[in-house]
Amino acid sequence: MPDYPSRAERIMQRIHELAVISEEADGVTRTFGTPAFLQGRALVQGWCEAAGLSTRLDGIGNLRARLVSANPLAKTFVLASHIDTVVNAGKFDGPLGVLMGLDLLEQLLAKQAPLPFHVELIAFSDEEGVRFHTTYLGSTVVAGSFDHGWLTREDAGGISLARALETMEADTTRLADDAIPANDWLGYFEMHIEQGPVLWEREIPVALVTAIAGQMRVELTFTGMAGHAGTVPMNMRQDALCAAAEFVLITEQFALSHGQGLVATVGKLSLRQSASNVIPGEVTCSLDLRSPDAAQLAEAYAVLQAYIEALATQRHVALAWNLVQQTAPAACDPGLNETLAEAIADAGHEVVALVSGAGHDAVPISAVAPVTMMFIRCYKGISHNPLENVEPADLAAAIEVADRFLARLAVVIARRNDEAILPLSATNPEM
Ligand code: HGY
Ligand code: MN
Ligand code: MN
Repeated sequence: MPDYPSRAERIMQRIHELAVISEEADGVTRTFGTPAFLQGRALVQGWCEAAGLSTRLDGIGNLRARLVSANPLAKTFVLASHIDTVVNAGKFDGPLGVLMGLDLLEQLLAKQAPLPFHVELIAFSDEEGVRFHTTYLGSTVVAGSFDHGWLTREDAGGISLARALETMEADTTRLADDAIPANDWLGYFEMHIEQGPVLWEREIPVALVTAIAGQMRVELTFTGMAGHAGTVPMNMRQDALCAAAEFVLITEQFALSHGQGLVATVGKLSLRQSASNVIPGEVTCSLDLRSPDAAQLAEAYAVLQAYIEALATQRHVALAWNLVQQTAPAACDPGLNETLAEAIADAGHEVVALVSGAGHDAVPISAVAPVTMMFIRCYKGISHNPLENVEPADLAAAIEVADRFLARLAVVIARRNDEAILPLSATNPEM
């Protein structure tokens, strides 16, 4: 019987070892292409190679490790998540899925069981979009949907994505070759903390994901008139910060009034110049708008934009509204989800199906391959916060479900290929 607690313990050790690497003195921050990101990626690459996997770094900085099937006609099944983080992040968002995938590959290598499909482990280089404000840079390359126009995007220091990749010695001339061809895909499985409270409250270790919310990311710049705080009468001001402040509260009320599904967040706000005795002349802020329902998202976006443009006009403040990123809601594959549900039930857990409000690399991949995701229970659902945590017992349960899922999938695919059905997992005698 596999020793799930020991496997969980080793994953936890690696999570904590990786979390020590950060571009900040305190907290976990490893954003795309920074020395801390590169150091963290090298650590994970070393674990992959110590496991006996050949690895490579692709043209966008993804770490890729592949376990090849003896069947030359086999398709590729991808286990993946991201290794970049937000600022002052938790330890688990992203790395947990990569390190659980590595654990599964280590078990497959140890069993030496022939596989009816190739397995590729991918640690995506940029899912959060913190540095260049556009998400899924790593997974869009693998999906073949990378927009080369993004290479000119600049970070806060004026460094372009192309330049950042150069310093990473990434070869951007072959990004098209880094995509997995559409007909090579068997499917995609991402394991990720829930980042929500449902599993924590219900004390259930895992859930399957039915859909992932679509998102629109906007950058807004309010431009008024800087002025003397002591001499400009209140009714003659073009105060950019008051306009932005009204935008923030109107956005909150708008999302609250929309009820289920729609969420809106203003996570960044900065004044171009700030002094206590100067009326703010220019303010830039972000808007993150999401819904699992494409029509609701489109309608809310249009209504809110019109509302905020009218607010700016009324305040005699100019508004630049720049849609930086939009991704449609993505559906997970019913067939893979059925196999995952069976694995969850096999392991003795209630099958919970959730919609993900958070974006994931499964979104761009879902355009070219069937995807499924497994959520792992996390402390009070907290994420994007150093308090992010996973209980070892929940991780051990999740690893068992993942084992069972792969074993079931291997049987399904071997039958489909009319191959000999060999047991992949000791946990399932009938496998
Ligand atoms: O923003 C998100 O949903 C994810 O954490 N990138
Ligand atoms: Mn994530
Ligand atoms: Mn995240």
